[in-house]
Amino acid sequence: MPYFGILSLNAHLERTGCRIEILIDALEKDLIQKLRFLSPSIIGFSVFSTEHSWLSETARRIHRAFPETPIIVGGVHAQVFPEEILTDTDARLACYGDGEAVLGRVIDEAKKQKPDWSSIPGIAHKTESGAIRKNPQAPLFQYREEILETRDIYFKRYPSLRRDAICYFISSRGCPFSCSFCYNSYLRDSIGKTGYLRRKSVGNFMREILAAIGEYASPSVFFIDDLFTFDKIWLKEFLAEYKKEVGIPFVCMTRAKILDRETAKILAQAGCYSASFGIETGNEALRRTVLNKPISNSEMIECGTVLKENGIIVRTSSMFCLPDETLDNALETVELNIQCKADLAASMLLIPYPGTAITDYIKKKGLIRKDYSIRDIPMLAYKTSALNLPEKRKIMNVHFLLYFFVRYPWTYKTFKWAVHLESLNSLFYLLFLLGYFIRNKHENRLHWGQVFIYAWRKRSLMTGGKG
Ligand code: B12
Ligand code: SF4
Repeated sequence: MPYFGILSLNAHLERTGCRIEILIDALEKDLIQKLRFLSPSIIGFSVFSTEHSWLSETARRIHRAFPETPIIVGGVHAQVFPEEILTDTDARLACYGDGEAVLGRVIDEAKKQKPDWSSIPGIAHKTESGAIRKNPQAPLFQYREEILETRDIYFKRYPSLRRDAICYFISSRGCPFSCSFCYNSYLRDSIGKTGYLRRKSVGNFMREILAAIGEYASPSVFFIDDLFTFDKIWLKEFLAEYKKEVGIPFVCMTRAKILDRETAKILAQAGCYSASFGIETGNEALRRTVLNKPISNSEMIECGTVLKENGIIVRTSSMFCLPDETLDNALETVELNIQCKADLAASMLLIPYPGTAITDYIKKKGLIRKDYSIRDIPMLAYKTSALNLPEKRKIMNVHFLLYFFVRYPWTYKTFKWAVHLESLNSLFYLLFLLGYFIRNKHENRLHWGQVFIYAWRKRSLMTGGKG
């Protein structure tokens, strides 16, 4: 999947005459050798917080090989943790907001004999003495009609990416809601209270899709926006165009309470074959208070029902090992998924991200180590939980078995007792992996060969490695 931040930065910088080249570590035999060949004036990283350890390790290798070349880190991880990045890694700069107005200036400055990083808004930097300074904020990025995000930067170097079975697009940045476990409210507060929720125009987004779609062999489309259905007026206009000009079946993400009958109908008419919404937990009180998601169970069931009525596959996401969660609460989550008639029930263990409201709550209640930090964030949200909960291993069993319990409710009735068998944790994890790949096969319309390749690529990650 392309990194959308990179696509946008590339589209902006192309206009200024700067040249960017992309390297994907996992697809390179010798990253350092490739960098030697390219001889860049500045090296950038685009990262999620799950990649923190990879970032420190890779930045160290690069810094050793190119001690004079400045390293800058961007992506959501830098938006949230610029200071930690500069403390823990060999990066000299971190872009702690949108990068469009920042990267060009950084590249120009890097060309100078003695760059003055303090003059560039939107970055945090390490001074000669090792102190960390955060410059004033850069302006919040707004989409521009004339700028078209293309995937050439990826395809030029890695033509095999054209064979990917799924073509991902993103039309917006942000989300209007403030769930306690998510970074949206944090980002809204830190990078821009007004204008944070932004969307490409229908015309611009359609041009982007039409330019990209012909490059892929036989794709299905995935709109990966946090909340694709947040604006009904935009959606109606877009879906009408999409149906007329593209018509390829697609998947998207929605939310109970904002998905009404009419929206489900226009989604289905335009080719939406699967839609996902977050149930999170079957316990209404936990959902409202701890997760700050004021949606009732009956509204969740209504969401599943209207999707089903329109022939759309119901894909739900749930979270386990929440603060205050009991085994009974976890079983309520299974039951609510069944009541929502979920075809594909996905689940994760809560990863408390530092800076989110839920992590403050968890810390206040003493449910996690006092010194818990970003360095403890695992690559994978399926296998381990950092929370101390009395019934943790049983709750994890519910998470491991959720897919099959929901897909075949008779298994829940018959084998519910098995969640008490803590010693079978590892065996149930294998069942979870099986469910995970079956779910992906259905959701992304893959054939078994593609599922096998996907599983092979993810093998080390799924067994607890770094991926
Ligand atoms: C699409 C998406 C995904 C896609 C990833 C697609 C991709 N290849 O990028 C998928 C589905 C794979 C995914 C997975 C996960 N995601 Co996600 N995802 C998103 C989402 C919805 C949009 C991200 C995006 O593309 N934004 C639009 C682009 C344009 O913005 P951007 O990347 O921030 O880039 C801008 C700046 O950061 C900067 N920039 C970016 N790169 C660089 C580089 C340089 C050098 C510079 C100078 C600047 C710069 O400039 C860009 C343009 O302004 C965000 C929600 C959000 N609000 O951001 C969550 C989000 C990023 N995801 C999140 C999480 C938690 C995850 C998972 C860990 C979920 C899980 N538990 O498994 C995984 C981890 C993936 C991993 N690699 O480790 C969290 C991030 C938490 C964190 N601190 O890292 C977010 C914020 C959502 C949330 N719930 O809070 N995700
Ligand atoms: S609805 Fe989704 S994207 Fe929006 S705040 Fe909640 S979890 Fe985050």
